[in-house]
Amino acid sequence: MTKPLNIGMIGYGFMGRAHTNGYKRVGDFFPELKYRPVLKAACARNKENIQAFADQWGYESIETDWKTLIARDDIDAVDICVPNNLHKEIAIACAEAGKMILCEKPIAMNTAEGEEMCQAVEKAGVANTVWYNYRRVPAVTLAKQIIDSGKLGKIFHYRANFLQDWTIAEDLPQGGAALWRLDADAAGSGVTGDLLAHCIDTAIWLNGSVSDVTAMTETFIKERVHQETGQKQKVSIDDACAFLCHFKNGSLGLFESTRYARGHKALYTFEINGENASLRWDLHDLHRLEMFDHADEGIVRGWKSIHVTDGDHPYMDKWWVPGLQIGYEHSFVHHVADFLKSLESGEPCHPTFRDALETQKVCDAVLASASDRSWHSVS
Ligand code: SOE
Repeated sequence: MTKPLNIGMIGYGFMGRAHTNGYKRVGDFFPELKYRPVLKAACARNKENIQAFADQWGYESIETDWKTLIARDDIDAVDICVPNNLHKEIAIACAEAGKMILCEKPIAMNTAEGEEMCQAVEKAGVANTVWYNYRRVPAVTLAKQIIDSGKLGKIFHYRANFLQDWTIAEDLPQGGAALWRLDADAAGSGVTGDLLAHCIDTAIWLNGSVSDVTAMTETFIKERVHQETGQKQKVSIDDACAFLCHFKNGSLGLFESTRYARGHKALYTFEINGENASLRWDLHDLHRLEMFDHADEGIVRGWKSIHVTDGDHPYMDKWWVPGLQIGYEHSFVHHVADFLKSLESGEPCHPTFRDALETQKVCDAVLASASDRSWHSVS
């Protein structure tokens, strides 16, 4: 007997679609799960837009006020898919109403807000998770398994990049629908919270906590027209950020992100180097994990590319037959599956709010370091 889990979705942008696709597909590919998401209600201020979204994706009803959505008895879990400046208020209200929460990354505008959100969900005892989806790309999950097995030995280096090029045009406005990521009041920060946060989440998951950082940021275009006011306003987000760090395990980290790397659309890559072996991964080739194993026999030793599609690879027994790939959207299906599994087991679904707060703390330390040009410990 399956049990319905009624979802209330707040927001309908790119992430609203990615998450909804996860809810829709999960039961087909993870039929053993007890809970089945039901697309109960979608919510946004613009009635016409949210109705169109609900009709297209199959939500049963709409709301135009998130407070009304949260007050509904027929909503079990709320998906927060709105700009970052709204996460805190909605999440705390959800926790107080006893709703489970699946919150889009980054958890909040800053550490102080994130801490309040953690305290609220922990006090209420509601299930919670933050959508750092790249952990659940099978090749990335496989990297985690290999690292946890100890095969890499002592870790020396971790490096990651997240490169895009979509904000180079000077006449691109900031703020408002689809462009709130360029408005610091809505996003909190630029590439640090939006892109590096992914790299940091994966890094902490694979390589453990970060102890301190030194960073630089740059805002290449200083003023842009704000979509909502029509006025030219100062741009306060970081367009690019690079930082160095120490991990608590003694390894060194090197991270870079920008929206000004002409030619790169969403190039997320990471590499980890241990005394015995190294791994590297690239979002543009997301089903492959590259590995160099120094224990291989000398004459055939070299980088190998593991095509992560076999039934014994993470999540892959759920999909097609060996050799056939899956993609970006499946990482969200996996996240939903793991969330539903966690409801059965009573175990947390990582990253929890508390896990995501650790990433937020690194982001805040990075921004503080860029601002005063000194090393900052991650408190
Ligand atoms: C920004 O362009 C963005 O959509 C991020 O917000 C997502 O988190 C990232 O996965 C892809 O890029």
